[in-house]
Amino acid sequence: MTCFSASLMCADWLHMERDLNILNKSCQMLHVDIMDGHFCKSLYLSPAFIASIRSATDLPVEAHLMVEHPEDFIEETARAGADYISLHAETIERQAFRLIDAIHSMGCMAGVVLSPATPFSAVEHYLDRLDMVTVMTVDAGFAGQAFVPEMLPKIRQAVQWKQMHGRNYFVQADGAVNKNTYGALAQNGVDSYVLGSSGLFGLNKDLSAACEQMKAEFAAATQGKR
Ligand code: S6P
Ligand code: MG
Repeated sequence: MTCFSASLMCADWLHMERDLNILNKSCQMLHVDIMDGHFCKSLYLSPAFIASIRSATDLPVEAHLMVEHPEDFIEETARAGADYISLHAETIERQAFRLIDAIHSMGCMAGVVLSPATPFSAVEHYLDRLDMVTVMTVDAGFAGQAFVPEMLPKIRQAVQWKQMHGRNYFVQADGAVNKNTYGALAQNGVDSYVLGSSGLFGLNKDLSAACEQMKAEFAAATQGKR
């Protein structure tokens, strides 16, 4: 099943409730980028933001933690109402199993995110325990960056590993996911598409129209490729 996940750091925060009513009908998930200014040089959303949107959506909410010490934020993020908590592989090396278990014990699904320069092999030992694997197709930190095509073989590896081991995790792409990249992403087996400025919010000031355009562009680009 294809999942469209709207990246709310690119949304119009002044009209969040209005826009959530629209996203609720066109997307299958919401993506919340939480940055601490250390892991990458930006400050963005927070667990408090998740708590504030929770009453306006029944969609699953994913927290993408781009923070240097994710262990400090798992409990707060789970309590705020996240359904998925995704941790960067680069931040959990010495405590991956403990933190994945902590996420599950809070009743959430666990994901791992690989920055472009991180090889797939870095996460192989704990893939078995994950519900989602996200391959970053831009460096973490900002919207509006150029797609890194070298990530396509990594996506393929994530898909092949789950097929070989009979696993079920979602494979997600995050970064410059749009009409120019849908085709290659679909061909390589992506399940979940994080839609930010280039694939959704930048298409049209009218978000309903942007959603319709996004779906049409996705259908045209992926015809026969999934
Ligand atoms: C980047 C973040 C992403 C962005 C998305 C923006 O650090 O994790 O989720 O929100 O990449 O979309 P676009 O189309 O501008 O790349
Ligand atoms: Mg993200």
